[in-house]
Amino acid sequence: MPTRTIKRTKFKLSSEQLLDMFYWLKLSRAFDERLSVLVRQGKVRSGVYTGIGQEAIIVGTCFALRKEDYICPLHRDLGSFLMKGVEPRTMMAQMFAKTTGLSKGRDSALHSGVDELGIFGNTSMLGANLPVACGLALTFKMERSDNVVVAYFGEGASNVGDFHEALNFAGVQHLPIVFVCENNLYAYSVPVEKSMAIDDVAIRAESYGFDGVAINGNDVLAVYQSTQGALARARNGDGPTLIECKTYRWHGHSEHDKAFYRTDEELAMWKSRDPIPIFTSYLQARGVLADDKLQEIEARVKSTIDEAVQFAMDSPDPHPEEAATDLYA
Ligand SMILES: Cc1ncc(C[n+]2csc(CCOP(=O)(O)OP(=O)(O)O)c2C)c(N)n1
Repeated sequence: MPTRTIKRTKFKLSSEQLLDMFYWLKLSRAFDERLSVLVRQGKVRSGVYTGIGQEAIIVGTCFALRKEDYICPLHRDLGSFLMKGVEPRTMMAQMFAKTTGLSKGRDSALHSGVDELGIFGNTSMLGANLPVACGLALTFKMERSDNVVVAYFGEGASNVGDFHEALNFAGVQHLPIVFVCENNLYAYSVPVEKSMAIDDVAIRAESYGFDGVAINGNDVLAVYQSTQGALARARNGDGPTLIECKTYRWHGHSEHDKAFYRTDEELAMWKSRDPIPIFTSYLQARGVLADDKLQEIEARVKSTIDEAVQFAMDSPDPHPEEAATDLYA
């Protein structure tokens, strides 16, 4: 069954905005890469699920969000916290479970949210964030605001009941929500062909009365373009959209997974589709990214990450007696 045709959304980005996008891609990659090293050094206490290889999805979807819009990130979406306004040092302290982190050392990044920045913390149960995201979108609708919720999920999560209930509810209620599927071809060790009998998660939207589109999730501008269309429809009261971003995660499910269930050839093929060099070439061909600018951005990224790690390492551990503070009943 074909998905409905979604009109191409026109967009224009200035050179500054394109460079900004590039910075976020590089920062997200560097953050995850450094975390991966820190895990191996035994310095990070949190479970680490990197989004290396998938950065274009987060950057393309978060780029033009308002502060008031909500995101419901997944375990691999640390970059979305940064783009929504969490300081890299705070995010790093969170991964180190230090008092200066988002939850003052109480949990890993996976479950933290920041209300003032429009970040809703995830749950461990896959797909369970989606009905909650619909609740947020329903609030926006009831308040008659034109804010939007962007809810992320993996292709694995699209096979659980919560996903279908959420999409059904969103379709019936015309909720201002954008469902973003990060289809990285594996749900832990399960390849997509063993968990789904269809090629595109996107066609599932059709059953619930709204548009779904499957796009190249490694092309940041394609992701941005689709998101712009989806956001405009949502803000205009035209309901939800499902954007399925085809991508690949380079590391294992988490840093403790060596991913023996896939081949080196497959990984090499997807590394050749790395979203960052693709975007770099585009910027260079357009004359937007001169060599000195590239070096400047890379230096800025490195110093930001270095500073964040130093801050996290220097920050105090939580005291046991603090575990019983910040509770509510
Ligand atoms: C309902 C539920 N079933 C199983 C798990 C265990 N689990 C955690 S992550 C994961 C794989 C997730 O795959 P996907 O949804 O495709 O997202 P990805 O990790 O690939 O980004 C599994 C099976 C879980 N957390 N919740």
